[in-house]
Amino acid sequence: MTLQRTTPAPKVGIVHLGLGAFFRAHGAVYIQEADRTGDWGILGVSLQRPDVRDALAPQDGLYHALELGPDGQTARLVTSITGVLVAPEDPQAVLEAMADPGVKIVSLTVTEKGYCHNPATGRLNPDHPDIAHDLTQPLPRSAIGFLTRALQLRQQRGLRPFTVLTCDNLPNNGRLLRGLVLDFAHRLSPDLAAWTRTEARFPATMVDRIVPATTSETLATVARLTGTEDRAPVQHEPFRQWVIEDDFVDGRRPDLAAVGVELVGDVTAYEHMKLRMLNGTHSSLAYLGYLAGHETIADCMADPVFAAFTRTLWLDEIIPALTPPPGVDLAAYADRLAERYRNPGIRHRTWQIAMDGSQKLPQRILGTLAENLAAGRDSPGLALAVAGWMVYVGGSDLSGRPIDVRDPLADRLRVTAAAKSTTVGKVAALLTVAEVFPPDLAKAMQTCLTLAMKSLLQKGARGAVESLT
Ligand code: CS2
Repeated sequence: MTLQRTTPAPKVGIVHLGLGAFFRAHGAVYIQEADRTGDWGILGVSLQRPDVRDALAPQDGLYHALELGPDGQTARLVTSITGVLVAPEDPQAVLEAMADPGVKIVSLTVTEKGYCHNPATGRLNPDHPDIAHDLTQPLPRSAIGFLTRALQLRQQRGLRPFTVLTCDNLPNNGRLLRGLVLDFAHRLSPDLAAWTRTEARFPATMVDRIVPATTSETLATVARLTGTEDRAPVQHEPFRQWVIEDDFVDGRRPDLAAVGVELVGDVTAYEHMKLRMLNGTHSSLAYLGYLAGHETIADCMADPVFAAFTRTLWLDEIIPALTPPPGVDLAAYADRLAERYRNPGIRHRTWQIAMDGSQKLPQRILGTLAENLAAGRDSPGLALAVAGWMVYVGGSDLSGRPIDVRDPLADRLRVTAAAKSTTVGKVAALLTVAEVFPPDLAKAMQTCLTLAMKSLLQKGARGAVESLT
């Protein structure tokens, strides 16, 4: 049986840029639950490929979210996505959709590299090919270009702006995106920048749910559980969390609090906790675990050496540099994370998490490292994780087997690492990549990173990890 809508689709109140698996397993589910009036349907936009549209269109935008519990799986039907546009096919249609008076929110999950910024400084990269294109052409390619041009259309038409709701794993994501849009807007027209500054809203958010990539097994399980042939299911862990700054244009938003979203005045402490404790250890396990031959996070946690290492990272290196959000016990948060990582129902590949490390390292690991250095605390585990990344982006593992590195800076990183033959030389060369390492931090990290790299090369990934536990 194919999937088909039997009840009317909700009216579109939200346009979502970057319709990946994460949003479909997280935000789309929350919004469906919160939409009691049928006014908060979501029009999805794929900024690159047509695959999601091609899979969702024949099933009226419907798909299943498969929950992978430790003791079994359940599938639920998600009905909040009303349609999908593919931006490169018709960018004008995307701008018109974003400028529709019924649209109150434009949310986005475009991953770290979709912000077209310098991760080390948080500033717009005007030389990014998509930004350079969007600054001179009326029909954009980048998320920043679409947001700014759509705001411009709304201003020209005398409409209120939309709220821009970023759901990517970036620190101060709302403020960061606001800065990028204002910079872009200023280059188009100072008047647009002034209007955006005073009228638009960019609440920061913390999003959390582990969503491994959909596999053929996901499709088969959904078919078995539901009796339908779903071509676009997503899979996720039971846990979910969404913390949002309650700062929407004219206060217009679905009743998210009613479905467990935490609406707060300041999201910073939640963001730091999640980015550093969850994503920071995820990335550490991704590089070191991959190099030690572990395929998934659950495999890492089943190895006592890696499980102990992860605890050490949390308790000795990450928590000391954090301010807990109100009422949160960080040690208990770490216990909960360990439980989530161990979930045997989840096969979250180290290789998947290792992608785009150049865009992830600053907010996940380097911020903690910098604060520890400034406070005179050692971070040998995090330094080892960075060394693991340096080996990984060199393009072959410690036994010389090739690695399929996916990163916007992949070529440059590989060439930079290959240009030097000594350990000290390789570390020093990679530390000059200014998009990742601010110069002061690079200087301060040189010694501990060289030590970590030597340990990795001498003892292998598992041995080096074991020596720290
Ligand atoms: C992961 C995240 O792929 C990655 O980089 O660390 O996607 C992680 O699973 C989510 O942020 C969990 O909320």
